[in-house]
Amino acid sequence: MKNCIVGLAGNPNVGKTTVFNQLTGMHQHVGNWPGKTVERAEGHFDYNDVRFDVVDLPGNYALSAHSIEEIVSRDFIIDGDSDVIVNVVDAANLERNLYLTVQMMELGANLVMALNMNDFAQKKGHIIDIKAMSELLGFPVIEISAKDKTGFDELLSTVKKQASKPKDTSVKLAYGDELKEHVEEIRVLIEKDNSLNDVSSFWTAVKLLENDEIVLEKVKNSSSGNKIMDKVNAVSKHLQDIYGEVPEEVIANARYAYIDGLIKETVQKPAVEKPTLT
Ligand code: GDP
Ligand code: MG
Ligand code: K
Repeated sequence: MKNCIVGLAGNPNVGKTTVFNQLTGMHQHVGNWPGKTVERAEGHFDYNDVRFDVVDLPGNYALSAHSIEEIVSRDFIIDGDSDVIVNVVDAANLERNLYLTVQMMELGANLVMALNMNDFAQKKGHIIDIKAMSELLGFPVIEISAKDKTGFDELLSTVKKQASKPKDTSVKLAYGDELKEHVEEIRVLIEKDNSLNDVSSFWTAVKLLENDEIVLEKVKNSSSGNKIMDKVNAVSKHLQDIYGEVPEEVIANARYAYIDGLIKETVQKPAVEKPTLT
């Protein structure tokens, strides 16, 4: 039997644990992440000749180095030997949810989106063009209801397919010409350094501009660390000069601009938002 390791990732309260419980039933094991006080739930099940091992990742809004939960999640994506990351998304709060999605795209995660709670989105009058969203994101988007266990067949067969696909490491994010060009200047230096090959060079470049402690430490100790840091400092200064904001904010704004564009192209909303009780 083939084996498929899946991580469930998403914001808090989007239905990750509901999906995890529906899939793995009684076959669960709860412990801690090695050396961390963060709970790690894993489980397994067989489906169509595939043995799925599922890890329920902590709920996150970002993948920065600011919290243990975020570090646990990103380390799992970077070196957890997972085949696919299933990004559980609350369709009724797409903008906030996509902010994490975009960061997993930066990281080069092999993603499948499980679009949950679409009934709430519909109650708000939001009509999501799932096919268009999938095409623009560059990975499959499957509608599910975690609670009612609908969409699970399609989700699992899609995950199985995605697991055997070679990882597409090209980044489909449009972050504006100015930022993109400067990220690229840093990225090519990282790409040339063989000691920095274990993770997406695009992600490393973005994290350096974001002042990410863990990535900074690693790059500073690499063979071309000085050269890379000279470039990062020059680019940071340049971005502050033209945007009047620290690079971390410039990058956050670029992510939101990308998400905004994506939502405009794929979600029909009523002219006046309907009030809802959720
Ligand atoms: P997690 O924080 O992402 O693990 O989310 P949970 O699985 O704990 O779910 C959070 C809340 O959303 C719970 O009250 C669930 O019952 C509810 N929930 C999960 N999936 C669905 C769904 O498909 N539809 C609805 N209406 N509620 C859901
Ligand atoms: Mg949970
Ligand atoms: K490299």
